[in-house]
Order: sequence, then structure tokens, then C-alpha cells
Amino acid sequence: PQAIYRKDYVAPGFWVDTVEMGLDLGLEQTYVATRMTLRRNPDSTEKDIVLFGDGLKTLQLRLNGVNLKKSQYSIQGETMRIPDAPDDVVLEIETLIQPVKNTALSGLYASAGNLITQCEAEGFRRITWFPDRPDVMAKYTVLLRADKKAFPVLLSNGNLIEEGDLGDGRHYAKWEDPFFKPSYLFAIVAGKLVCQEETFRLQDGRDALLQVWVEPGNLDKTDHAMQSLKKSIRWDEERFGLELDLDRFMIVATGDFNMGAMENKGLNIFNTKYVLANPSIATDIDYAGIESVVGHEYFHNWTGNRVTCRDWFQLSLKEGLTVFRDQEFSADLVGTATGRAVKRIEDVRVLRQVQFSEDAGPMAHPVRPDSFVEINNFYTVTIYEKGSEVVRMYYTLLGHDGFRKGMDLYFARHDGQAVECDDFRAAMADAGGRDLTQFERWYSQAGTPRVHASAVYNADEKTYALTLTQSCPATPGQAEKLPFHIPVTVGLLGADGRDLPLHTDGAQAGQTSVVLELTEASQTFVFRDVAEEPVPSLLRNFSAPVVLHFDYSDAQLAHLLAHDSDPFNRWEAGQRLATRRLVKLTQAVQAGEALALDEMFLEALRNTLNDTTLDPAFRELVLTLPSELVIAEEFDEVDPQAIHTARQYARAAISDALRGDLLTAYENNLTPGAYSPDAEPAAKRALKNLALSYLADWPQQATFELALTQFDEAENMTDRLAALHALVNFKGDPKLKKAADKALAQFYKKFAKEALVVDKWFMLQAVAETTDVARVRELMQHPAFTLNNPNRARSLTFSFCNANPSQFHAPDGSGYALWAELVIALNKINPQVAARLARSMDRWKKYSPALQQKMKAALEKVAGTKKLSKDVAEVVTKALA
Ligand code: BAL
Ligand code: ZN
Repeated sequence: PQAIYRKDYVAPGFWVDTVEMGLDLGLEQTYVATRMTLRRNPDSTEKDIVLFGDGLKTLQLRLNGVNLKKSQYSIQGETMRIPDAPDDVVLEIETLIQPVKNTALSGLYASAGNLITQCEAEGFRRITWFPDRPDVMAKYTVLLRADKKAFPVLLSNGNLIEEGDLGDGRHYAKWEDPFFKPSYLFAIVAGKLVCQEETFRLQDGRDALLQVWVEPGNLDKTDHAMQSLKKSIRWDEERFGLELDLDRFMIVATGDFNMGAMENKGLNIFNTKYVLANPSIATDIDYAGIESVVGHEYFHNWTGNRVTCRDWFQLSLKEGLTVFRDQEFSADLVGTATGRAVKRIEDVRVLRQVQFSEDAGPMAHPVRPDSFVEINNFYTVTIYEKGSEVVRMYYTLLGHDGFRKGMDLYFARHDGQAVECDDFRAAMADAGGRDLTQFERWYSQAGTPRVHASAVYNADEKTYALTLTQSCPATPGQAEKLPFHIPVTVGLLGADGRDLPLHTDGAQAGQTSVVLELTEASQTFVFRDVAEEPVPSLLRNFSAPVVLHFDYSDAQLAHLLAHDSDPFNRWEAGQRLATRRLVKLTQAVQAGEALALDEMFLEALRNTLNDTTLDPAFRELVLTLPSELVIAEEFDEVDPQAIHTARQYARAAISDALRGDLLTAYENNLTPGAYSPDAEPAAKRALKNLALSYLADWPQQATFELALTQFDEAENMTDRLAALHALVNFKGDPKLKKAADKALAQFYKKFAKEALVVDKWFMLQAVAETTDVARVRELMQHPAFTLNNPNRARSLTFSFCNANPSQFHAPDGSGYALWAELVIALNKINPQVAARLARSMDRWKKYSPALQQKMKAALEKVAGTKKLSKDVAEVVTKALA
């Protein structure tokens, strides 16, 4: 497949001013009539009208009222060219599409008898011919016609301006979007849906109609999404001065969706996973996910829709920024300093586990890629999460007010435009009066930078010299890297655990944290009047997306874990202590040596667990060991089974040593009474259920019964699922295994009609320690399993391939064979989903030669498959390169 390059960008030959569409909707067949007005762009070197179409039956093509003859245009692949057009053109196009056959879920497709669209990135071309590129922004009017019984609800972007009866049992609705928008934000929804609605007073006094649309039977699950939407609107007004610009804002939930959600103008379409919640079906994590995704999509209305991307290479312009905004939204809603830190830790965990790994593999790409084959493969953790870290670094460098000024300037300059990442950087630089030229490398260079820190304390001169040295590993196509502009937030702790006052360039009197700006390959920063040799707290709040190395002693880490005023680094110190041990344990497993965990580490965990002045959510994070995937990153050659054995050993040892403390934590963090997803009770449940999972590593009847009682008596999904997890992973007595199987069966029976809960049921089994390839194949035969639904496919097969490493990497290669079968099967159904699963093999070169050989064979099998989509081909070709 052919790559396209950022450097080849050419502005469109024609702009589109207006688009009028009429759709006669049907599941089998939908007729689309489009009338657009185009105007020549005198500044472009492109002279033709260039349209894109994919899988369309074209019935009619008229230019300025005259049918186009075959000789007057050419079609090559997805591209249609109309040469020699006049400067002003009215183009009329009629197409036929078949929504039920659209299993790729891009364009217009059927979901549970309803019609839904997904147009980002290039789905609009599966509805009609169009200059389907984000820099072409037009005003849309959409007339929907359909059978009244089958499609009682007809929705599109913007405002409803007319609706009525057509006779013959048919009706229509006409929607007008007053804002210019790129085609990827186009949306329609038609079908049997019901809504929760509310009028919401905006800060400027206008009233907006808010609606959450779901399939009948789900109205009892829309409250949290509605609350989250109202909070999002208020937050954007207060934090960024950005108001809702429409009279109506709609959210629609569908069970068939490739992504999490989509920010179509005024008509956000969501995966049900990020809308539907009530205490009996949704966990605390689900509630938090809904809040953040509702926020994310709403915030796109300004960062993405009002100001959009010039081309898809700039995707992080809107995604990185909007992730930063949703992270800040969630943190602000919790409000407390530790609450913010907990959110930060959770976000950094994802970054490290998934993005650092991406940055070290064959799909590594800069935040602003230089090329791609299939844009859908670039909705990645690098674009989103690393992109958000890049935005956070502006925030760290410019400060709260400086960042807000930068945002204001960005909107003042670019509202209504399609722009580049460089425009955002320029707004930040100009508003902050800063030279951010070098900062551009965060957009152009891939890879996770390494920062090595070393320090010299001079007791006579009372100076502390901190030397920071940076490097960045090579990534595909980028052998050499230039130094980044890295903000490193630093504090110094005294022996009593308190922050020492900082005397260094850039630090104000009394300041105990300072942002050091590392811009060269190596720099030394000198702190003066340092009364005693400090313990440095480096990269506070994870001030840059780098791997930081400092040669800490265990005692220094324990000191930071006990005292650092920066809660992120307290947690980080605990993780460093744990990682060190897990690496040693893994090596001991490999060498066949005896395993042991030292009392100093156990004591540090015990002290944290028992420190009731600390937020339970924070304690839960400290007590959670680094995942097997994170431990794997510490090794040049990964041994998944040894890592698993080592981590399980550590868990059992912690369980054994802290049993009494864990029981106390369990009992002290019960949350009786009505369920609330708020941070405080959710934090208690998190700690209690972590305690339960440790206790369940102790194969005794008593702990089994504790889990069983919690399972039977749970009044919310968080507790029920945690208990089921403990039961299913329980070790020891086979009689207990029977009881666990019974609980699993009961759970399924109770929730068989709740698709999102059935997904959880599959996922829980997919990641269970004892679930091997054969068991996954068995589960794939379950009547509720299908590869056609992305959520269901992900729940079992993705979870197994990505989150059960010791079983997936079975030495006989059976996991890889299963993976190849699945990717090949999904490729026929839904290339986007298939390509995601294809990514599970990214890091194949990190395994033992024996495993590598089997992984390579599986990759080659997929690569050699006929009719491979661009999506999958790009992923496996890069992996094999
Ligand atoms: N724009 C695709 C979905 C999202 O990031 O919100
Ligand atoms: Zn987004």
C-alpha cells in the first residue's frame, strides 16, 4: 500500500461553501442526493475539482445543471478528478449506498435496526463524492426522509428547522448547521430511539436543549451522561471562557461503534460503553470513563470543530489538546490535591504502559506524523496521550494564566479555520512571550527521551549541582535525534522529609518546586544555600513524557515514598522500589533461584496502606504493583512466564505479610448505603477491592467466603465484579473452583440482556490467569460471542492478546496462531478493528528467538493473506520491516 506524506500537502483546488443533502433512508438501501456549491481557490496549484468516493453506486453527476459525460471526469481508486471546471460550480450528485452491508462501521451503517454514521476520518466519502478532507469547511443543510414506523427519530447536525409528514407512512426532518464544518463532522442518526432531555441555562443567559438518545429500555441509564454533559458545559465556560454555540446539543448511544465516541457538530455519537450507566451495570471506572469521554467530545466543539485540522497529519492538534482538556476537567471535578494526583497517576500509567511501548516499536511515529498509509491507524496513544503531554508541557512552562492567554490567542486567531500544530505552538509562544522554536521537536521527533540525572553535593559550599543529560533512542526513519526542550520540575527533600527552600536561577523566594528547562544534551543546574545533602524529587507531577533515571538508593526511595510533598513522586518512588524487586524476582525465576521479598519493601507498603491520612485511592495506587507489561519494558528480552511468576509471587508475599492490615483496610473501607460514583466512595471501594484481591491470593476458605459474600450481596457492579474477579482467580482447592464457576454462570444469567455487562464477563475470563488459548476458543463458541460487534470482539480476543501475556505467549505459539486467525477474520468484517488487533504483535522482536520465530510466522501468514485491507497491511508490513 502507498504512503501519503505531510510534505506533499496542497491546498484544495476548490472550496465548498454550501452543501445541501437529501437522504431517503433505508437499511437495505439509502439514496443520497447532494448539491454543493464550489468556488475556485486561486491560491492553490491544484486546478481540478478533486472528489473522493468509496464503495458508492453513482447514479448522477451534474455540473452547473448539465450531466457530466464519462469523458469529462476520471476516477482512479477513491479519487475523482474533474478538469477544466469554471471558477464557480454547482455540483449535483446522486448516490446509492447499502447500510446493512457496511460491517466496517464507517460511513452510514445499520446498528440494531437504526441508521448511524461515522465519518472521521474518511467515512463521508462512503456516503457521497466529496472533497473529503478536513480543510474543506462548508455549511450543511440536511433533509432526511424515512418510513415513520421504522425510523421515528431523524437527527442531524445543528438545528431542526422543519419536520412533517410526507404521506404514505413516511416523514421528514430538515436540519441546518449554522457553522462551517469539515465533512468528517457530518452525522445523521435515524431509528427507534428515546431521549432524556433537559433545558440548561448557559452563562450568557441563553437556554440550550440537551438530549441523550438511547434505544428504548435504556432510559434508566442516561442520568450520569446527562450530568456529565452539564458539568462539561459549565467547566468549559469557567475554565476557558468557551460557550456552547448551538441551541441544541445531542448525544446518541449505539452498541456498534469502532471508537469510544465522536464529536460530530451538535450530534455526538457514542459507543454505549461511554453513555449507559446505573449502579447495577457500571463500575466506578465506567462512571469515570463516561464523565471524561462526554467531556472530551463536548470540548472538541471548540478544540476540533470551531478550530479544526488542516490535514490529518495535524490530528494531535485537536486530539492531544482535547485529551489535555478532558484530563484537566476530571481533575478539577475531584478538586483535592491528591485527587488531582490520583488522576495524573492513572493517566501516566496508561502513557507508560501503552504509549512508551508504541514509541519503542515498529509503529513509532511523531506526535505530528510525516506519513501514513491509512489514517485510521493513527488514532494512537501517541497522537492522543503523548499529544496531551505535549500540551501539558506548555502549561508547565507558561503557568496556569500564561496557558489560558495562549488558548485565548489561539481562538482569536483561528476560530473558523483549519490549522496546523505549529499554529498552536505559535499562539502559546506569542501569548507567553517565549521562544518555543526548539519545542517543535516534540512534534517532529518520535521516541521516548531518556533523561539521566546525577548530583554532587558540596558540603563546604552548600551547593547541590544537578546534571541532567538527555538522549532519545532511534525510531523507524529517525536514526538521530536532536535535544528536546524538556521541563523538569524539581524539589529537594531534607532528612526530615520536608521540602528545602530552593535558591537557583528562576526560583522565587520560598519556592519549593522549580521548573528546570533542559534544552541541551547535557546541563548542570546549581542550587545554592543547600543546608544538607538532599534527596532530589525529580520530574514532579511527571512534568515531561520521558524516562528519568537517577541512581536512587532504596533508602532514598523509601524516604520519598514516605514524605515527598509531590504525591505523584511519592507514588513513583513506590513504583521504583517495586520495579527493582520485580526485575530481580524475574531473574531469580529464570535462574531457578529461591524467591524472596525484603522486609524493608513490605514495611514501606504496610506503612502506606495503614496511613489513614492518605486518600484511599492514592493508597490503592501505591499498593498496586507495576503491570506485567510495564515490567517487560525493563528487559531487552522479555520472558512473559517468568515475569508472571515473579509478579504473582510478589503478590502472594504481600498478601501473606500484610494479611491483617489488608483485612483492616477491607473492613474500614466498606461503603454501605446508596451507591454514588463520587471520588470519595469510589476511592474506598478501590482500596477495599484491592485488599480483597490480595487476600484472595491466600487460598483459604475464609477469604474465598469473603469474596463469595461480597459477590452475593453486592449492590453495585464495582463490588460484584471485583468479587467475581477474586473468585475466578482464586487458587487452591478444586471445590472452590466449582463455586467460582457457579458464580460466573450466575453472573451471566443475571446480566445476559445487558451487552456491556456481557462484555465484562468475557473480559474477566479473557484475562484470568488460568485462561489459555483453548479456553478462549471455547468462549468464542459461546452464543453471545461475535466478531461483528467491536465491543464484543475486544472484550474477549483483544483482552486475551493484550492483557494476558503469560498465556498469549504460550511457548507452543498457539496464541499467535489464534491471533492470526482473528486478524484475518476481522479483516473481512471491519478493517479498523482488525488493524487494532494486529498491533498486539508490534513488539515481537523483544521476545526469545524461539518465540520470535513463531510470531514472525504468524505475522507473515497475515501479511500473505489475499484482500488484506490497507489498515492491516500497514501494521503488519511495518512490524515485519
Ligand atoms: N475524533 C475521534 C474521537 C475522539 O477523539 O473524540
Ligand atoms: Zn478526540
